[in-house]
Amino acid sequence: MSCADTMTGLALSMLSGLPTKVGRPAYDPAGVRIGIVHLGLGAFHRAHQAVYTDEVVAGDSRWGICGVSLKTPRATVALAAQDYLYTVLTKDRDGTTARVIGALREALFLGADRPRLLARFADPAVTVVTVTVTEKGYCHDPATGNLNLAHPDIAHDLAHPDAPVSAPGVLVAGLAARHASGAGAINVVCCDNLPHNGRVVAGIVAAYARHVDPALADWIGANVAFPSTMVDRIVPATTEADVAETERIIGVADAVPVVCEPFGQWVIEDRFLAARPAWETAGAQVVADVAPFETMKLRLLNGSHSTLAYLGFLAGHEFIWEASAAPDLAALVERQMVEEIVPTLAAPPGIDLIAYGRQLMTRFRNPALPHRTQQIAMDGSQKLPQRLLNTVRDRLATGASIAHLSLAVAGWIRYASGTDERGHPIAVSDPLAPTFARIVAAAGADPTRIAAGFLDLAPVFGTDLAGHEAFRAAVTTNVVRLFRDGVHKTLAGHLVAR
Ligand code: CS2
Repeated sequence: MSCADTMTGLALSMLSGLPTKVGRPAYDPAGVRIGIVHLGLGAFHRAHQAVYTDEVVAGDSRWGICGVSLKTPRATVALAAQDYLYTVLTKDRDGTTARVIGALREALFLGADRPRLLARFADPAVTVVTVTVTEKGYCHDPATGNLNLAHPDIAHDLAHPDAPVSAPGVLVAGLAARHASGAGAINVVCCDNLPHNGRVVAGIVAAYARHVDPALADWIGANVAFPSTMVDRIVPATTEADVAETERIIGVADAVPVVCEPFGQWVIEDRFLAARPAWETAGAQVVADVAPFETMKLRLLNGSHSTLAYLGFLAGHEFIWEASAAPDLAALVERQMVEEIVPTLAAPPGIDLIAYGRQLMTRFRNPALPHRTQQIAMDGSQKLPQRLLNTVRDRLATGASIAHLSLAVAGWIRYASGTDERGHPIAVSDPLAPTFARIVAAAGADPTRIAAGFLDLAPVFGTDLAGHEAFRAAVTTNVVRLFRDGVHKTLAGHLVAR
């Protein structure tokens, strides 16, 4: 077999031989110690927090990451086979750059490596736990932010606290190990798109811990910091084509590259009880109050993303760049931002909200990122409250119009009803999908009854919006229109009427 036939994979020994244009660790990864445990080893973490940490590690070798997969060993096995190295491909209309990240130094799979994970939590060198388990991973009630004790994973974990499967269960088991070891205070940094994410996760962990052991809950209250964060980087799911492109660029195989846009932002609340990486040296902002940043991002970026995902998917767009370039959808999301969302926001220091909205449209239209509308449409029941419904609440409280927002919410209901405009089934991926199917079956083909069934969902709408007649009427009118006329005709009428 010649050299060219040998399948060579990414490895520490290959770093020095990578093509010069490929970025690589500016330090020796083998000399890096573990200081961070990360729960949820998906693409977003590897393209966001791990990249910031990679820069910190170049000057401070205490902050290597132990990444933990909770559900499947796919990533951990692949990463272990390549010395935990992986490539970040940054793409936009000007081209692609590749950088190999070395900050990840260990990868554990919860199902196989629980003792090692608990040992990491108990290690005094570990003072930071970062978390990206997606909105649904917290097993909470999305409308209130409270732990959902009826969630099957929480019921399982409370019955078997030593063998948890949920993120809250793992966090509390880990913190119990920390408490028992006497290793001292620790920071838990939520990096998911939840409003007031630090506060919400602190509440979920406290509620769970109180069920397991009230003394542990007290210890957590005094020794664990839960800073809130705003995280931002568009990171579509990696495809086979991305894997092939990575190999073409770096010259060796990487089974688990991640692909993202050049833009990145990380705003972190300055609320820590133990040592942390100096992420600000890598461009993160550490601030006293994250709330204005987070509200801006959840409502303008994620709210627009979800609007484009539901209505764009129904209009036949596979990718966000296509949906955001369609004139009618673009007009809707732009007007929704300017007319209905921005007036609910306080501008964070140094940010012009209108310019931020314009920049979002350019980011959405990045043609090099095949970001599927179906990917963003996932888990709408967990996303709608912070992306659209809190804005609706603020608008209703001041008697302001919700014309655009109610159409976006109707887009979700139309999508979640499970058939597209040509009558084909939609693969609706959502923890409440079985409930949606029941609502639709009970409503027959009547859009008004479908709308009513969805609007009764208190975990999504809360009891306030579920009982708000004007809100229900506005959404229902739009659901009826979307069923009757389809997205394009509905939008044409909608945009002309205002
Ligand atoms: C997207 C987000 O999948 C989704 O729901 O809206 O992942 C979005 O790309 C990120 O929040 C951008 O920072």
